[in-house]
Amino acid sequence: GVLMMCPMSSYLENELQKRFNLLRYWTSPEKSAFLETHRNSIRAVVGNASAGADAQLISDLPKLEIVSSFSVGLDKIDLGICKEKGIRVTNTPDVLTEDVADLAIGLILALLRRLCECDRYVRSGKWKQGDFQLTTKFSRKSVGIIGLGRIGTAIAKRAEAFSCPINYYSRTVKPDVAYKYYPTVVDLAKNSDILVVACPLTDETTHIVNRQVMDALGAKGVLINIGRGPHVDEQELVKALTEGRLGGAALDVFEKEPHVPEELFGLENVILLPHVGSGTVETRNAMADLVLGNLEAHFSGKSLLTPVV
Ligand code: 8YV
Repeated sequence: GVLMMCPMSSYLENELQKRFNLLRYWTSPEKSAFLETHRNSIRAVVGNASAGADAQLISDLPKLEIVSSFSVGLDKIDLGICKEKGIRVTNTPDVLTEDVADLAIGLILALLRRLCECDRYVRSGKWKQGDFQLTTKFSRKSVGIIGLGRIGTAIAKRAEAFSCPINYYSRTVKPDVAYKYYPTVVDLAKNSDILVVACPLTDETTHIVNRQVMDALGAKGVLINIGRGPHVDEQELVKALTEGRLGGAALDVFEKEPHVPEELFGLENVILLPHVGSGTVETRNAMADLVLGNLEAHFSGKSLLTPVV
């Protein structure tokens, strides 16, 4: 049996239904009874960015062999326990990189050029009373990227096309990279107009954007988060924005999705998206194919397409 944790893709759900004995976790009203009933038949878990396989779920499923995640992020999976128990883990890297990087650039442009506000200006008829206020130029602004992995690099490449100097923070300097390295996020923020979060969520990167980083970015700086909500101290972000210590923020992710701090709803220097970084038909189908391909490979004894553990 394959346990799907929550609805994520109807294409994926249909294919899983065709090929395996599919169990839908979210449809069961009594979770512990459900797991008790199926504990000896579930050999695979399909999760995503909101529901993965934590220590509790893994201990409830003694026959679990593989966790195939419909996400590149692995923060909802207890990788340590999987390794220990010999449970394989796969994710969906590469196929979503372009979409997430495209969205990061879209967020920067939307924030600096106030696109959402401009649209509301036209629709509400205000244009007839006068022109829209001037906004902020994107091209040539310095872009600081936290995490220069697949997605961070794709964002850097795109920002290069806008003639932006690129800075980055990561745990170690990347060889063969011409961008400027800063050994701390505070230094990166101090030296960047736009700070983009693009690293995986781990214990070390939780609240990597704290009050000190926000103050280093400053009243003219803007924060873009396409990583994970807990990368940013959200309470401090609300304060920094409402007190005018930070110039603006464009966020695709939040600490307690789908809950977004309502203090942000009234701010015009903020853009709020419902975690749609990889949310295109093309990419979600490619992610589904990877989830399926990994499961098929595992159950037919072939090597996994995108193994993590
Ligand atoms: C989500 C993501 O998986 O890949 C990731 O890490 O955050 C997204 O692609 C999305 O929620 C799909 O359910």
